[in-house]
Amino acid sequence: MKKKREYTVLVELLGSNQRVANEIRRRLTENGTLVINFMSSPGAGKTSLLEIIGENLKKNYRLAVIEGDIETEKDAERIRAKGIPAIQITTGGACHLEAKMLGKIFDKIPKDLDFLFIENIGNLVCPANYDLGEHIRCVLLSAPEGDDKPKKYPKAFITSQCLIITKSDLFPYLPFDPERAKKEALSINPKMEVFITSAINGEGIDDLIEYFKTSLHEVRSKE
Ligand SMILES: Nc1nc2c(ncn2[C@@H]2O[C@H](COP(=O)(O)OP(=O)(O)OP(=O)(O)O)[C@@H](O)[C@H]2O)c(=O)[nH]1
Ligand SMILES: [Mg+2]
Repeated sequence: MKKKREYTVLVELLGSNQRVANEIRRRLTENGTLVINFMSSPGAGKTSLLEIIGENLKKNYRLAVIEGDIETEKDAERIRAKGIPAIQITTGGACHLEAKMLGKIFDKIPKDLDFLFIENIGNLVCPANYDLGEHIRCVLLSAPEGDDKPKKYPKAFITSQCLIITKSDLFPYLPFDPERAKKEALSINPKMEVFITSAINGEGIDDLIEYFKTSLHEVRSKE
């Protein structure tokens, strides 16, 4: 009996998150903004990648970053130091962002953005359960984490449109096989676009930026 009640509550909670997420996506699509949600384990390189992508995109595009953290504004400060607006969401303990958290800061999101990036809380499990109204969900897998993670943490990979294998500059020093990681990830979600990047030597960054630009045009052409 107890189990059934918890299940019902969960369905209602997720249902409500979905409604808010759909409304966020609808409004931002209307504004012509592409929303990209970055998910990964702590330290996989989300902020480092956003710093590099942001510096490049800001030359010709309008963008902002929503920074999700359990505590501190450290990542938001890193993004702002690159001259990119960052809106902080501090969850005070929750291990993921939810659509209603974005709903609360929605008025702070500029209406004229091309790109809105969301850095989710560092966690490969919980964030996968919450649609935030994004158009593209990217899961990052860093070389030091190991190439066996896609099947161990499948939901993050199953629900993503894009896989970014990060820290490729470390491949020579680690027992990490990028081909194996890619194959395993694609075996559970063959539709993912896959990128291999390094924030140290810049590998793969241009291809990733092109993918985001193409996706922006696609979202706008559907409007
Ligand atoms: N070698 C190498 N180190 C990297 C790369 N990208 C990030 N790092 C390092 O990895 C560490 C974590 O990077 P962050 O960008 O802070 O990772 P994050 O995913 O934002 O971390 P959280 O927000 O705490 O979850 C830092 O010491 C970075 O300098 C990379 O491509 N290669
Ligand atoms: Mg970060």
